[in-house]
Amino acid sequence: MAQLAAGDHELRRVIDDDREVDGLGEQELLELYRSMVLLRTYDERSVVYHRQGRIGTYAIYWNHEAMQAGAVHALDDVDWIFPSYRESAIGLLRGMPPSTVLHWWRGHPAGWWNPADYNVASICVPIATQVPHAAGLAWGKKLKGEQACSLVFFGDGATSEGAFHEGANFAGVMQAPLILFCNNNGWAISTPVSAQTHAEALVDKAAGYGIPGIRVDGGDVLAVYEATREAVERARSGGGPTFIEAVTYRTAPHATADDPRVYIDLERVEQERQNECLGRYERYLRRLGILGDELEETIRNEALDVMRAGIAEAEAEPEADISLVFEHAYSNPPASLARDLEELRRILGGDLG
Ligand SMILES: Cc1ncc(C[n+]2csc(CCOP(=O)(O)OP(=O)(O)O)c2C)c(N)n1
Ligand SMILES: [Mg+2]
Repeated sequence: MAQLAAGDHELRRVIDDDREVDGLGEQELLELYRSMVLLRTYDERSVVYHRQGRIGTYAIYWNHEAMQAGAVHALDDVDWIFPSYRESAIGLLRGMPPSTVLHWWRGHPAGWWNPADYNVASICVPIATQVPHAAGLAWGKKLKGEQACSLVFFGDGATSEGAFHEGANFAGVMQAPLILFCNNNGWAISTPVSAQTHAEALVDKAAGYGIPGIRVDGGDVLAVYEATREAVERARSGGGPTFIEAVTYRTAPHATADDPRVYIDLERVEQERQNECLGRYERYLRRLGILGDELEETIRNEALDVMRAGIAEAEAEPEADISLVFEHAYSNPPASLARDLEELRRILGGDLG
């Protein structure tokens, strides 16, 4: 078993070790790049849309793209993804239109998709609650004798939640085909990881659940891909779950409503931004002669066009009817709800009585 020896916290790297990953040809490397650019463009445009008042509070994931794209590319389409708010746009890598995710951030009901359409579960905001969902789905796949596995994204802070423990423990006991993917960006809003655990590294938690752990450089898309592929192979071959700790540093505010200057190490942020994951991968592809200025511009422009079309589509959608607020809670709604709705319509219609 690829068990991590106690105290071995070395980060797995590919780009900085200047090596290549078996099975990844030029086409696959460029597909990975396209995905990273699409995610980056989504994120950067979303911050602008937020400032323009076109979407609500937004959880920035700038410099997390390597973890997101690297992990998803190691999956097959039959495998399930369970995102947190930090991976809100992950569906784009499964063909989900950007307008759907933009609707979600606009608080529009069109932002809810049918998870079975993409094998992407709903965006989870309550910390770590997606972990038992993913463990349950993975166990279900095993019971049905299907080959699929599930991958759940969560943060360093999520490892302090009961739901994380329950999901990880359950998956270990049931040997469910689950990949527990922890994006350790060093912060849970303003709480540093040092205040989150007394363990030397989050990957050490894996041993307590009897599952293998891998610690990887989260800014290295190829290392993330390689580590996740190993975990997927283990899951498919009946070897049960794997815990991946992808280590990075949060270089953006927690969300658009946060001002990290009061707690974060700004020098470290600057250093990390210099070595951000997309630039690192671009330099690697250029060294290999796979990427040049022209191709880079084409890929970036394609992503920008996708986003422009996405926001136009989202804004063209009519507002949802206010009655939706009252639906789906009762099979036999009490009469008072109808009166409340009537009153709300009157107020929204400008008649303040
Ligand atoms: C159950 C629960 N408690 C508290 C919160 C408030 N909250 C939102 S984000 C966050 C920090 C989570 O940090 P981490 O797990 O490291 O994920 P990151 O945001 O860094 O990706 C908290 C505490 C929440 N959403 N859900
Ligand atoms: Mg975090």
